[in-house]
Amino acid sequence: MFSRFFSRVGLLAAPFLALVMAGCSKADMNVRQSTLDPKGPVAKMQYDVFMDTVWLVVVLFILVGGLLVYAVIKFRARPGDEDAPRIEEGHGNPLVEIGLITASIGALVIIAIPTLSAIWYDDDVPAESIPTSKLSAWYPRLEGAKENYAKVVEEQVLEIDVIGKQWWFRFEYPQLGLTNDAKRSVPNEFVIPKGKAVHINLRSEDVIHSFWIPKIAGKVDLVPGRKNHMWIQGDEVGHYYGQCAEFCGDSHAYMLFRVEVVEPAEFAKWVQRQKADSLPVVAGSKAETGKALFAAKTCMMCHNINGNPQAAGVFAPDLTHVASRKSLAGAWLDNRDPKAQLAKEQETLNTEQSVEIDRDVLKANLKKWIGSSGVATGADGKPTKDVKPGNRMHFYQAFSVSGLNPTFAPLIDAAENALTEAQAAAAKALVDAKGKSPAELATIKKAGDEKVVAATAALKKAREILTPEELDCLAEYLLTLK
Ligand code: HEC
Ligand SMILES: [Cu+2]
Repeated sequence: MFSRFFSRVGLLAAPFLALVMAGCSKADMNVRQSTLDPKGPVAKMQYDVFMDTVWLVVVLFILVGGLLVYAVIKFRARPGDEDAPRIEEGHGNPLVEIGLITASIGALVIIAIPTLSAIWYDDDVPAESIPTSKLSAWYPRLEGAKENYAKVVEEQVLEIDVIGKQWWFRFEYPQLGLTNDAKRSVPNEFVIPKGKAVHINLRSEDVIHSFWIPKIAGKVDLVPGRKNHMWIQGDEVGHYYGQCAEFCGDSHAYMLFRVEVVEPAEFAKWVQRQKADSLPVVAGSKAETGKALFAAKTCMMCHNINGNPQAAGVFAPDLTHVASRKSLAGAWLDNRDPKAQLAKEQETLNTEQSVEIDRDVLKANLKKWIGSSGVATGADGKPTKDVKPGNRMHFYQAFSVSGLNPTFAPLIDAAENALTEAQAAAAKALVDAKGKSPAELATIKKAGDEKVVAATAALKKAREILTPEELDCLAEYLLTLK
């Protein structure tokens, strides 16, 4: 009897129990992109709206579910009920109906109040410390509040332009002179001072993207030809993880970014570092060879490196400080030691705690990225796979970068044709030589085989746009860019 009851109730209860248990632990919430672990006022406000809704729904669930269970138990069929007279059918109860409609409207109003106030809040400076923000901007309580508003905001908030591109983000700080026009833009990882209100201008240079740092604020789209904006603020120092949240093409899932929230003094130092040029390379080093290759292999057409006058491209991520970033290629490749990072997160129960960059991991990532998409050969001797399918470095057609894009390199086509011809010629020579002596046949076969081997080697060379040595030198050069 008991087990029968338990198996029925258990069937219903198990999923609920699992849900409750899965949701309970605070540590479980602390994954890298958790909206349930807000670390700034904007995310906190949005989290509060979510929780308001959750609690209201829990109350409704208990009320409705409770009534249902009560009715099921109270009015269940009992032995002998078969002979009881049918209960007379009713035609609704106006009191119950009006009551339920009113209660539903009430529930919607209860949700609407925090929702609307959160929308109002999100549209303005999050820092309560700015006196002219919020309602005071609209009501002239402070002297000249309405006129001063724009000025005070400009002085007290940090302005950042975010530009979305397939498939990476570029950040610019117009107030601080860190812009793409000044060749000082910041790709993929940006930095903000703790506790400061940040006004983000969202722009796209191609398709629609979406800007989302779950622990700092909800997402807002970057739409071509439209000026969207949002406010963010980070209240706890740490390394945060962001993501493009709108499908934007092949490598959308690899379009990530990071934000570092630091103490204000640290931020000032970071800005100074961003303005500094790269250091000269040591004469006779691999890095020096790499620097020459950076020009020879067309890298300088797309990338800017301050301190290397040849590298002045504005199309691609600025590489002046590439070795100082914890991630690479739209934050898809992580430049830290994964084991050490995991240990740190588990030890502190905090994903924002970060270990430093690991030079070996960074170097391996640089080689992996630069040599990807078939421009180098892997350990197996075959052309390498795509790290980011369709990425605009290895596949940009408009530039027809002969040094990097194998698909458009006529050299490879020619080498492939030469190999096919050599194979055909060797086969034909054998057919033509039918009836000759075995010694003569062997000589003809040997000559044909040699041509095929040479053509195969030539094709391998043509496909290998970057040799392992060249990759190594390029990586060594980029490692000096801190
Ligand atoms: C056709 C333009 C183009 C050329 C030529 C080019 N790149 Fe890139 N590069 C890009 C773009 C675009 C990205 C960003 C790709 C992404 O993340 O989706 C990029 C990303 C990178 C990154 C990662 C930057 C970061 O901060 O994450 C490195 C390193 C890099 N390129 C090095 C090179 C080297 C070395 C060469 C020459 C062998 C080169 N690039 C040639 C366009 C180019
Ligand atoms: Cu995107």
